[in-house]
Amino acid sequence: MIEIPESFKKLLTQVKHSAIIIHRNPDGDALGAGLALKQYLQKQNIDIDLISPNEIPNYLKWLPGINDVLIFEQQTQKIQEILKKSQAIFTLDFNDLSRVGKDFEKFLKTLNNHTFVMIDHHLEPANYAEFKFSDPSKSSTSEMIFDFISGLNGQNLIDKDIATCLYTGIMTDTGSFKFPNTTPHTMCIAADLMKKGINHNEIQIKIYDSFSLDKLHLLGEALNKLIFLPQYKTAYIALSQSDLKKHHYQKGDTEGFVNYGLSLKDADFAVMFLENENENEGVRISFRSKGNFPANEFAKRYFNGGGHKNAAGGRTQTSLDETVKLFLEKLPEFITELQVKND
Ligand SMILES: [Mn+2]
Repeated sequence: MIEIPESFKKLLTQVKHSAIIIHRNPDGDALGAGLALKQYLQKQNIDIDLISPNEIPNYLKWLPGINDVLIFEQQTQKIQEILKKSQAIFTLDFNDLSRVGKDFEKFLKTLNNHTFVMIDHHLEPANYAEFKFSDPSKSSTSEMIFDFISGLNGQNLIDKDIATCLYTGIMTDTGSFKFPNTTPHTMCIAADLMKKGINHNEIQIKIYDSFSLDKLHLLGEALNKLIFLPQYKTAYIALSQSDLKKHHYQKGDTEGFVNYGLSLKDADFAVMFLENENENEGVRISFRSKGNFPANEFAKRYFNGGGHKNAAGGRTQTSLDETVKLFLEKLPEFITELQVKND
């Protein structure tokens, strides 16, 4: 449960129009949390829209309510009008306005007299929100939305659709309940959600067993390119635009690829480099680690990124080759952390 301040409860009774914003390149947690909160607040007679900065990946297009999500890149004007009249603006699964993209961030910063509400589980939250529910010990924002609804005594309003969205968010952010962020509390929530009549097996199949042949071929390509550096317990994959084009890359196709590096015996750190469509836009990087290795610190120090200890992201503005070169140069600085035995 999340302790909800009285001032916030009061705000909810006054709000007529509201909006929820999730981060750019939304994942299962961002969309699961956003859709669940939207459906819950609608039951409180709040007029509310869910806004994603850019398009939704195909593997999530079945989520209950997904067809009503507004896309800032496609409906900029309409969304700006909606946000102007929204008294409360929820930001979910991110804690820094830069995570919505440049143009959207710029617009959000022009909004005065709007109450921002942050619900998020990443480290180092920025200071834009009047109400800040930030807890990095939580597995996912979806777990926090469950606790948030519980804090408002609203558990009885969680129906099968809301439960399906929350379960999807928790399942994807915990790698099906196997990452270290999974706690007894996470499991209790999963059980409560199952009691709401969700089909957990169907959710698993929709997310993980619904790949296209192109995606599997791209995975084959990625695994063939996997490089292991035993002295650093590090595995990495670099995918270029031509690799992606060869397999008709669709948004979301490389989701989860980085984790294969960690499945290697003796790998404690796995990295995936993804060249951006526009070559001079640089490279997107995903970092994953086992045990105590701080993937987020590595991402933050050299790759303009951050995140959680075991899962982080970053980017560069240089070419794929230069990015990998920088990575190989900086890796030795973390040799002590990488050589410590993770038990
Ligand atoms: Mn999340």
